[in-house]
Amino acid sequence: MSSNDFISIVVTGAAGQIGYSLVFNIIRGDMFGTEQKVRVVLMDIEPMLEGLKGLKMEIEDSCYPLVQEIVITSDPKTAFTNVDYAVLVGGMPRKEGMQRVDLLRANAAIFKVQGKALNDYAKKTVKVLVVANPANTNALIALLNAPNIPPENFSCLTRLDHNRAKAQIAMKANVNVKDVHNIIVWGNHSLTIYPDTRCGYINLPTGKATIANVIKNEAWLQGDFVSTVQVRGAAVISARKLSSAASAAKAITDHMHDWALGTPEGEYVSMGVHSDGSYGVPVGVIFSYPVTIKNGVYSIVQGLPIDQYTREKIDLTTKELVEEKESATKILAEM
Ligand SMILES: NC(=O)c1ccc[n+]([C@@H]2O[C@H](COP(=O)([O-])OP(=O)(O)OC[C@H]3O[C@@H](n4cnc5c(N)ncnc54)[C@H](O)[C@@H]3O)[C@@H](O)[C@H]2O)c1
Ligand SMILES: *[C@@H]1O[C@H](CO)[C@@H](O)[C@H](O)[C@H]1NC(C)=O
Ligand SMILES: CC(=O)N[C@H]1CO[C@H](CO)[C@@H](O)[C@@H]1O
Repeated sequence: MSSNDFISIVVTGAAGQIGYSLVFNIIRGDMFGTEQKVRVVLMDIEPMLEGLKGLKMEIEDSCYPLVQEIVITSDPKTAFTNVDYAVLVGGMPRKEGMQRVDLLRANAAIFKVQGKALNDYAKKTVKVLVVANPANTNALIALLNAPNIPPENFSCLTRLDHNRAKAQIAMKANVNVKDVHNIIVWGNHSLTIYPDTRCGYINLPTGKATIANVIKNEAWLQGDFVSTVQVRGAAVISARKLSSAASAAKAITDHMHDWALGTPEGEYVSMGVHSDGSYGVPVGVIFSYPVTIKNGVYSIVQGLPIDQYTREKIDLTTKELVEEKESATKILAEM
C-alpha cells in the first residue's frame, strides 16, 4: 500500500465497457478499502477523449468522497507518471476473420509502448494488471519492455475464470459463494484454462468438507464443470451480444484488492504471474497459478498434488502459452 495519503491508479481503455464499471468500483472503495483516497487516471485513445469527459462528469456527479483527482488523457507519459497501480484494459479487439498472429502484432505494438512508459514514468514499485486479450502474452510483452520493473510486478487477469468456477461450485452445491474456498484456475485465459477443485473445500454448518465430498459427482467435476467455465465468456457474449463487463470489472477489483491488501490466512486466489518454473511450467511465461498474498507480495502455492488428469490439462494450456511467447518474441524482434 502507498504511504501517501492517496493511491494513484491508471486505467487504460477507460472509455470502454469494463472501464465504465471498474472506475466506480475503484472510487467506491471496493479495491483499496473505504478509507483510501484515490487519484484515478482515465486513459484511452484520442478519439475517445470526449467520452472520457462524460465519464469524468458522471464521477463528479456521483459525489464519492474518496476521489482525490480524476485525470483524463491519451498520452502515455501523462497516464503512467508516478502511478502506484496500472490496469491495462485497452487493447485491439479481435475482428471478424482476424488471424491470431495479426491480433498479437496489433497488441504487441500497444503493450510495447505501455511497457516502456511504465518503465520510464511509473513508480518502480508499480503493480500492473493486464486485462486486454491475449492477456497473458500482452502482460509478457509489457514486462519485456520494462526492464527496470521487477517481473513479479506484472500480472494478468484470470480472476474472472476463478470467480466463474467458484460460482458454478456454489450453485451446484447449493451453498453461498463465500463458503467456497481454494478453487484454482491454471494457465492461459482461454478455452484451455483448467479449473481445478481438488484442493478446494466448502464450509458447511457441520464443518469443512472437500468439494468432491459435497458434490459427489466426479464426472461432472471433470466434465461439464470444466467446459462450462472454459466457455463461459462465449456464453455471455452469445446471450448479451456484448462481452462480460461488470463481472470482469468485479474480478479486476478482487485481483487488485487482494494484491494490495493480502489474502486471508490459508486462502488461495488465482493470478496470471511470471512463471518461476513451478509445476513444470517453463520459466518466463505468464501463467495462472494459485497464489497467496502478504504485504503486497504474492507467493505461488507450492507442493499441491498433481495427478495425471491435471498434468495433461496443465501441459495443454502451457503449450499454448509457450507457442504464443515464441510468436510474440518474433514479432518484437521485427518491430
Ligand atoms: N482477462 C479477462 O478475463 C477479460 C475479461 C473480459 C474482457 N477482457 C478483455 O478486456 C478488453 C476490454 O474489454 P471491453 O469490453 O472493455 O472492451 P471495449 O471495446 O468496450 O473497450 C476497450 C477500450 O480500449 C480502448 N483502447 C484501444 N486501444 C487502446 C490503447 N492503445 N490505449 C488505450 N486505450 C485503448 C478503446 O478505445 C476502448 O475504449 C478486451 O481486450 C477484452 O477481450 C479480458
Ligand atoms: C491464449 O489465450 C488468449 C486469450 O487471452 C487467446 O487469445 C489466445 O489465442 C490463447 N493462445 C493460444 C495459443 O491459443
Ligand atoms: C509482487 C510485487 O509487487 N513485487 C515487487 C514490486 O516491486 C517492488 C520494488 O521495486 C518490490 O518491493 C515488490 O515486492
